Amino acid sequence: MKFLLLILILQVIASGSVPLTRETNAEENDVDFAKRYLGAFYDLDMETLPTTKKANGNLMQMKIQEMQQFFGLEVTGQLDTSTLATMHTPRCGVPDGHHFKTMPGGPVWQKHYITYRINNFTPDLAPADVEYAIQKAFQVWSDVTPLKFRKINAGTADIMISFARRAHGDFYPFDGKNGVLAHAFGPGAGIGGDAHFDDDELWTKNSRGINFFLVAVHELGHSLGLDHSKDPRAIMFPTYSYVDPNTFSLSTDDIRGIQFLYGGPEQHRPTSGPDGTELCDPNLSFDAVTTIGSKLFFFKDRFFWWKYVDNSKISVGLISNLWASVPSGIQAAYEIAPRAEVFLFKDDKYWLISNLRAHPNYPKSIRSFGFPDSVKKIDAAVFNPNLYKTYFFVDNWYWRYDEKSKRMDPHYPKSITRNFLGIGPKIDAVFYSKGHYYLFQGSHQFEFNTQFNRVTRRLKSNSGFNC
Ligand code: TQI
Ligand code: ZN
Ligand code: ZN
Repeated sequence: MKFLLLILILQVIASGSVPLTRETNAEENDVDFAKRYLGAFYDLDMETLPTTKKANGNLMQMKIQEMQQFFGLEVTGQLDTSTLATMHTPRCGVPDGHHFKTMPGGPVWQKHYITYRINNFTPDLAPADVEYAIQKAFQVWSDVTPLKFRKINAGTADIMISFARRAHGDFYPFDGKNGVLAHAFGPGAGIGGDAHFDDDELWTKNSRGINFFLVAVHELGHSLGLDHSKDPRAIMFPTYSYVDPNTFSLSTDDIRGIQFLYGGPEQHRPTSGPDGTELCDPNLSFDAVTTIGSKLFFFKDRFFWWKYVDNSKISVGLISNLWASVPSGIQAAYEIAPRAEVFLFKDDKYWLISNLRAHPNYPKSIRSFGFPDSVKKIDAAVFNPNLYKTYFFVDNWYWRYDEKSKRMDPHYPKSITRNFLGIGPKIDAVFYSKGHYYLFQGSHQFEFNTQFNRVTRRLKSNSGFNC
């Protein structure tokens, strides 16, 4: 991988070892005292930051800001009387932070929906490129947290993003080309969270100049409460190095840091269905379940839930919205995947669905499958692609239908309990996936190996929904 194109000038200032008591040096002015205080508790002197002499003053202001934020003072970045008074208050000798890579005081957004606004643009990039880079930079963080970012175009956003040169209204004037590239304030009201980009830099979408996306990821890390990392692979490492934005990913250290603050992504916890049906209710049962292509459909009353087989994200829909001709209360469903056909059953009728479209000329009568008149409804149905046969479950019995000859196999029905050991006497729903039937019985489902004809797992009906 192509790494490290640009390393900014780092300046490490040796830390002094002056005792931290005012009395020892009567002539010491407030600035020097504050410097020693910040050096002791806020890593002021040890910070390996890209600094020039001028930027050094900015760094001190930033450290004052950090300290003010930590103590809940007004964040002015200035050595006002309350700040100085706090600094003179006796305190514990452990530095305020920097054990970890969060900002001192650990400010975080107290909500998961965070707004941002792009106030202005740089002449270096098309506005659309800036918008895209910012959106992608937010996505880097939202991918690994429960945070959601929404752009607004007017009013005050939590995170206000702007380009500026030199003095621009906060206490950290930019320094012209190179040196400081950008800065951002930790979570909080007002200027908190805001990110400023030095418009004396050459902002690009590639490896020339300074890559805007990479710096935006770094600054937004600060906006979310991350401080610098000691891990050179981290985007929060305090030196700029170019990596291809298309293959960029956070380091494990960045992820650990941000998840320390906000936790991991929210599981797509399915909440109640529109009728108030609680998908996570431990007593939940289903009317019918089937695969449709790579998805699984769970039918219940007027609704169906669907999800990808190996993904826990689940969506809900109204049967009548998907297929106007299909009634609610579907009792059985199966798919002949190789023909892309799905059959839905209710009472003595069935509907054919292909490519998610309901066929005209349906419903038809289940008598066409060869069921006797005594069968009034089907509880569950499943197609076995290896046998090319469909099993129909009716009360304590099951039939087997040959989909090639389109005839019921002889010697059926058979007893469910006798041939599906551990299951029955009745089942609600069943589907087939990867050599197993998943048979639903009330609030339980049984994984049944079709080759060895035995139950391999017993699960809750809503297992796989992240409940
Ligand atoms: N700007 C500093 C930065 O964002 C400003 C800063 C120093 C800061 N300490 C802070 C901001 C603590 C928040 C909290 O790191 S910078 C890089 C990198 C800068 C540097 O111009 O030095 C990047 C901005 F990592 F490349 F050095 C962005 Cl990516
Ligand atoms: Zn600024
Ligand atoms: Zn930084």
